[in-house]
Amino acid sequence: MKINLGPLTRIEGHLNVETTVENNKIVDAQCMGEMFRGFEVFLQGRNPLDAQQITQRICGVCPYAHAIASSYAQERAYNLKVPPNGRIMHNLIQGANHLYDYLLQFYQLAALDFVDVTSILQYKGKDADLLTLKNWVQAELASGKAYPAAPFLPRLSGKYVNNADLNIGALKHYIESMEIQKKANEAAAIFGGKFPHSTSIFPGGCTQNAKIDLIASYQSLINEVRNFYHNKYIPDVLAIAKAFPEYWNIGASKGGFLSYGLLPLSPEQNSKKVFSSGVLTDGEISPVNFELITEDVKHAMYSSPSGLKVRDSTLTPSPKKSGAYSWIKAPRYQGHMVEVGSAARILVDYHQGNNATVKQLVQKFAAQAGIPPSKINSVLGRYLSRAICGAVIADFLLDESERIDLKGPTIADIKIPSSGEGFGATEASRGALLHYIRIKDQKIDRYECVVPTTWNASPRDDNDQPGAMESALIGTNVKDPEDQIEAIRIVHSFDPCIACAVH
Ligand code: NFE
Repeated sequence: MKINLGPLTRIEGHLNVETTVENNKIVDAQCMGEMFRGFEVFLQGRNPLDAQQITQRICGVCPYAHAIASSYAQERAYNLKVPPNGRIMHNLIQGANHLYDYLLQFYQLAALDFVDVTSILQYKGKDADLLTLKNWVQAELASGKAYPAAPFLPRLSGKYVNNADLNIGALKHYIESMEIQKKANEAAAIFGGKFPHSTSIFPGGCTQNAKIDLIASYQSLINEVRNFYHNKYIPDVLAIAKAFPEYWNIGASKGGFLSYGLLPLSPEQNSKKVFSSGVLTDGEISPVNFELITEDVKHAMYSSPSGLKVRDSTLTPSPKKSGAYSWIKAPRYQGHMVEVGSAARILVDYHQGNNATVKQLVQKFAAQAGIPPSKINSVLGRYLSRAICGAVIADFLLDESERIDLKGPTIADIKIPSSGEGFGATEASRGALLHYIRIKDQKIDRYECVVPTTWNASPRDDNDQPGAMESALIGTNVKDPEDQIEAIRIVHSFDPCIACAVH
């Protein structure tokens, strides 16, 4: 039996998922990106310095990652020598964005897959926010509508946390987390100019000045965010894990893992990073080589050639192409399907063993949950990975902000060459993000973005191998094929963003 899971809510953009269920098991799954955008097409012919501004408009959630990837690519193409302050400010802006995004993902987009929002009806206290929520849920439930409004409702039927106090506590954090997200965004805007789309990130650094009062304000905001991670976010993730231990065994993707590494420790392009880069296949780590990435379109709605390398990629939309079911391409690493994102970031770093804190946190939480670290590849593993990433990033940002040299420049002199090319790779919150720019006559000749959700929500490739999310769905047991809460929990754990995936 084929079931369409749409409309999918609490994700970004237009994603549809269709599963085929036999004997209460998903035996097939198709992820469908249902819109076309074309950023790479309309970037052609423009001034290259437009790129880090325009590509930020791919998304309102992870714009800084696009600006950073674009800046790295242009730094290569222009052969820029980035001053230390420039790279530090890039890190301060991008790191704060990760802190915002993990909070948004867990509390607003995913927690209500587990937390029972209807427990709020039992709330007897005086907290104004919780009373507003209570009235709202009451009215929605009383409305008799078949589909009460998002974001809190509708709910799929299944097991939820059944302790009213725990649910109400989590809902309180749901509301508080929005204030904390605001603080993370304010911190990013101190150096980034504004949120969501930064005006100050450029190849070679940042147009903001190095000033002591800016650093002090940044630190004070990040410190509050850090405290929320330690006192609320991490305990909430662990509480969900304790209540739903079966989700360590649900939603594993069935390929490798890719991370480009995050937060460089020095301005050079080949710098060591807080989170290491690497490709993890069959338990073996190898260095990332962009030349081994290809983009298949056999099942994507493009008539341009399939299997091209990133620098050769082209884009000819073909909405009626036979056998195609998605506007998302299928990137592959040396032909392998890989998962990207927080779990990939943690697994790749854990296997490299370069970051002692990551290693220690993974081991600590894995021991508490009674699971081996390999179970990071699961629904709960993706949530735990975001919590660990957030804790590590918050500490790093507080230290990194101390390294700003108040007398040093914050940006390199930019001179656009008549020709050149460059790759720029970073980790957006949702995973490995690559931009490629080629310049001819001081204009953009070709631009290509290979984006996290393009990897994770990809359709079948030229060899008919499923994408990471499809593979995670296939094999899952579902209690009620008509109401697949297990499948929705798997999809949400990837935090798909279709605006990014299609771009
Ligand atoms: Ni639109 Fe994005 C992130 C990027 S996901 S959210 O994180 O790049 O594909």
